[in-house]
Amino acid sequence: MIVDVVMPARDESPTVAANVAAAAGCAAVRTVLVVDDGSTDDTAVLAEAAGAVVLRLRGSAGSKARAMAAGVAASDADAILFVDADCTELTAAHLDAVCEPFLAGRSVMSIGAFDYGVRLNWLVLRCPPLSGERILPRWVFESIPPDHLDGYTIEVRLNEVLCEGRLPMSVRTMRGVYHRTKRDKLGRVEGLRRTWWMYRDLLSLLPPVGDVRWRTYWFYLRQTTIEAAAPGM
Ligand SMILES: Nc1nc2c(ncn2[C@@H]2O[C@H](COP(=O)(O)OP(=O)(O)O)[C@@H](O)[C@H]2O)c(=O)[nH]1
Ligand SMILES: [Mg+2]
Repeated sequence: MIVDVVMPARDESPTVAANVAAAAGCAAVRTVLVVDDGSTDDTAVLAEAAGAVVLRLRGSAGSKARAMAAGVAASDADAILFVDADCTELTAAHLDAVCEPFLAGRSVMSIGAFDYGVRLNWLVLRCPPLSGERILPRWVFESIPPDHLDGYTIEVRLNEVLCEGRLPMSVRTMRGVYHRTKRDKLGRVEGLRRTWWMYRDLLSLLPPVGDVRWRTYWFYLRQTTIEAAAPGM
């Protein structure tokens, strides 16, 4: 089983190198592929220096999901471990733990959730996971139609593939791991505006506007195993 990491990154110079190092240290991983479109900082240079292969996309009209699709297309791996470039405190041990249920055959998609603290984690683990850290066979990603690769909805689309196929998935908290929020990156006003856009995109997936069925959530609850938290290094 060959596993490549695909890491979408736009203007993530504070964190990209540490995340590339964590991904490269994950035992199952062959290559770390960073997909950069339109960064105005030195994300690509830092990613390369940390050992990643960097795919630079022309133009800046992309989206996270389109960057992920370009990464998958550039890889011939059997499975893809997606890792965001803006994680904080992420280690190879966390990613080993994310890969383990998938590699052991217990789940078709295994997801790492951020650590929101003991009480909130309980709730987060019972909601459809939106975090980008997840391993899956490439066919799962490739079965999403190109016109669904927009905005901030890709994680829900991936969940939906698993739910519609009644396939097992798992999620585990990555202890101590969080990310630089939009507010950290863009400041209070712009950060809140983009966060609102993200939730608006997600809400627009639901009926009567969108095409993600309510029963998807029911299947999500039935088919997801909550694994023990990954302690990291
Ligand atoms: N290449 C590329 N990466 C993107 C784009 N939008 C977001 N990303 C990356 O995708 C990851 C998650 O995006 P982020 O904005 O942090 O979403 P959030 O975690 O939901 O707040 C980060 O590594 C971003 O740099 C994009 O248009 N192009
Ligand atoms: Mg983020």
